[in-house]
Amino acid sequence: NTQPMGLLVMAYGTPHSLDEVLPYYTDIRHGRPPSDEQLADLIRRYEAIGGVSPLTDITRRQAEGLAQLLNADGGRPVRLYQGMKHTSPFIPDAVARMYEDGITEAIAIVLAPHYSTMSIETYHQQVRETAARLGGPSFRYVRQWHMEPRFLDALADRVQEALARCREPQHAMVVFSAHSLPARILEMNDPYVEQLHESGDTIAKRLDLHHYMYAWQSAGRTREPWLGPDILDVLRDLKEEGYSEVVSCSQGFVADHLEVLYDIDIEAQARARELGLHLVRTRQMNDDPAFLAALRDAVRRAEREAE
Ligand code: FEC
Repeated sequence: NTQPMGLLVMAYGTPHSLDEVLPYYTDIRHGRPPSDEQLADLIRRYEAIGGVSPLTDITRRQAEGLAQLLNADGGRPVRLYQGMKHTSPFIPDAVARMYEDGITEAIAIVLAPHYSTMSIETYHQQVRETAARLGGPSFRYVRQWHMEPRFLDALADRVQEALARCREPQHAMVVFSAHSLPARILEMNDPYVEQLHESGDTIAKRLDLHHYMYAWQSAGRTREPWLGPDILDVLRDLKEEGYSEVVSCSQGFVADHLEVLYDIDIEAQARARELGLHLVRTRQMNDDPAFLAALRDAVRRAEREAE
């Protein structure tokens, strides 16, 4: 089939300027505006990383790079559309544009490796609802891609590279982290936690890591319990257990954005400094061609599996 297939690349999205932080935060909170204090705190975090997050730019480079690879591999050509969860271009608008452009068949991928009903599924739901309302396009979904071989290769390279920056790599603790979610997912038979362990354990085995563990980061500021332990508490515990070096691998994220540039590079680094720990963060994937090749493989795999 040489008819172009729609390629919908979705990501979290970030405010395009500080003026957009309020509508963005309100959208994240399902339409409930944040308090003045919460808003000021989020603006402060964006200011600390330079005013805006590089996420918009990185997402665009990732999406365009992926489309380029797909249009060069001899498979079915694609036409790229981008949809963001919390900012423009919003997912339903992207699906509507695909419909207006006459796209009948499409494939959707979210730029986050692990599946959860509270993360990836909420993107897919928006696509499904919009396409059902309009009467098209018909979508296939890449559900998760955390075990894509080239993704694991790229992740292993980054952990190894970070360990090489430690003074005593064999004694450093590798902490694999991902965005925390409300702890109630544990009662929902959700695969998120298991998938994080699956990719992390694979890397640990491949690199023969003797010291590695899992932590959560960037938990929401709500009253309900979130998955733990939080990476900041883990740093304190590791210090007490006698560790002096830690490698932080935020394997649930694929770009340099607020949750990495602030939560790890500023907040966790400050905690590490207080404790006298040497903290090294693994490089994010961004638009590394080796990573984009993993996404290409995931798209082609989902296309084949649907046939
Ligand atoms: O650079 C940027 O500006 C955007 C960074 C960003 C990414 C991201 C990814 C994920 N989130 C996930 C879940 C939640 C849940 C809540 C929540 C809240 C926030 C807030 C900001 C934020 N998230 Fe996010 N997330 C990013 C940014 N996130 C800002 C609001 C302030 C705060 O709490 O810090 C809680 C919502 C609620 O209050 O009910 C849940 C998950 C991911 C990874 C998967 C994905 O990319 O979709 C899961 C990037």
